[in-house]
Amino acid sequence: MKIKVINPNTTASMTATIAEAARAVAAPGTEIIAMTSTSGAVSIEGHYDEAMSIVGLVEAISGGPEADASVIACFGDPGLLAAREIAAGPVLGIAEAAMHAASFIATGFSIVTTLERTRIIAEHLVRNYGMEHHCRGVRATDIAVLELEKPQSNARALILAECERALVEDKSGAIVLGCAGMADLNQFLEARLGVPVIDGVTAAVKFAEALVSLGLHTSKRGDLAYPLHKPYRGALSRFAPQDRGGGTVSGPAPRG
Ligand code: 5HY
Repeated sequence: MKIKVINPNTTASMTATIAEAARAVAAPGTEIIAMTSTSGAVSIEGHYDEAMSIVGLVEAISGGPEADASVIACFGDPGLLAAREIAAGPVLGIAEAAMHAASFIATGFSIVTTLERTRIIAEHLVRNYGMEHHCRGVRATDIAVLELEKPQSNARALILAECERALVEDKSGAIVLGCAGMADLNQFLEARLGVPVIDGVTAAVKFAEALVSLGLHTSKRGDLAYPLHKPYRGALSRFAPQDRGGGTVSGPAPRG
């Protein structure tokens, strides 16, 4: 099977980290198609960055090459439901996948992420996904996303220290890594913490494989049906939904 793993930020070096993690867990016979968004922010660190990332994400999902499932490799899960509307196969967000994985193996987990503003966005996701009973804490490390790639940022040590505090103060049994740029850290952290450390990229790839193996698709009944066919205007006119059987809405009647 083929799984697209899409980095919705435009930093190719981060995609390389994500792709390596995804390929390390993919089953024999699974091809990981790693894609970097071609438009938008170099790192996604806020609601505006997220909103702007969705155009590039949608292009990656709907454009070639074909795949059986897609993974949105950004912890805010930007555009997750929009992506599900336009896709036939399963689409997984790494935050949703990681939280569900953690809930299977611990009664309580903590999320350790990058900036304080990302911490707040992750708290919204915990509530959106109904994970309040499982998530015991969401913690920031004040490391910007692209700093994760720089050895001089001391990111590994800072993240390890925050994970240690989370286990003690939140009384958590597992750690969820709150950024796709941390996809290379779970083994390093697990060896030192002695608890499961869940990276959403790898969790999402394995859930995607499971869903495809089960023959499951995204439901096209209700709000995840293909978008209504209608005109779009201005800079987004080329994103106007095509007629895929989800219904058509004609443009406004001419005036006069
Ligand atoms: C991510 N931002 O996973 C998120 C999360 C963060 O560019 N990739 C990004 O740490 O802000």
